[in-house]
Amino acid sequence: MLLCSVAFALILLGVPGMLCEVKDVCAGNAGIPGTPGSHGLPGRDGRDGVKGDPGPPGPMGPPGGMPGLPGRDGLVGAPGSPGERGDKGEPGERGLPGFPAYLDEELQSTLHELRHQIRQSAGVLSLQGSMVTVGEKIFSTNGQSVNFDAIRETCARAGGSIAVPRNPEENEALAGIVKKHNTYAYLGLQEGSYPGVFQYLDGAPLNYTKWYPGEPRGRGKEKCVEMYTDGQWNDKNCLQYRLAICEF
Ligand code: MAN
Ligand code: CA
Repeated sequence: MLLCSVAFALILLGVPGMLCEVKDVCAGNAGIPGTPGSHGLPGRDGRDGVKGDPGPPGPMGPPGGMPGLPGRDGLVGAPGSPGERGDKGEPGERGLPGFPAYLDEELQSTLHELRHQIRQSAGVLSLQGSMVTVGEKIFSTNGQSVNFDAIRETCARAGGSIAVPRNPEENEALAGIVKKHNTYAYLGLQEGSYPGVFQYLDGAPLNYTKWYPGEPRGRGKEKCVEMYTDGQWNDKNCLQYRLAICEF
């Protein structure tokens, strides 16, 4: 059967005035395939293939070979312990000048309050007789009698030192404390390298004394000094129990 398809027009759109072409298309039955052609000539060699995988390791070589190269560096070790503290640095630059203290209201009121509180405390302590003020110095006792070294320790721990009168006024003030406790007190004095020569505990020579007549007569055997209840001094061994009076 002949099948004719209707011709179709190729309309070239968008070009006004152009001619249209018309064609007939017809299809017949398929024929018998022909015999295959003879083999062609061999083709040319192909390009090189991709590189193969590496082969397995070879067997171990005979003994006595050269040693291998050193291995790579190991992992980083744990941090060491911290070093010693360095020297103190230089002081920094001086800061800007501050507010003058007399204009600083807060500072002034703090000073006022402190002065008031100190006066109150001193008043109470004086009334109780536990503080005797002489000039710039304050004498005080805990009422305990112990040996010379123990008194020194007690006074140092309290932030002071064992009492020693440096003038008649201080001697009278100390004598008052001694009399009140009806006992003797060690003073902050000691015999130096020369028998009979006494000095302050820092080694300085005495500039005031109140020896009892005939004292000191220990001649190197009595290296401490006690105060009698009348305020006079006697050189004495350091192991007696004597009233602990400190000065601040
Ligand atoms: C005792 C001690 C001495 C003191 C004489 C005074 O022997 O207290 O220190 O000098 O008495 O007689
Ligand atoms: Ca003596």
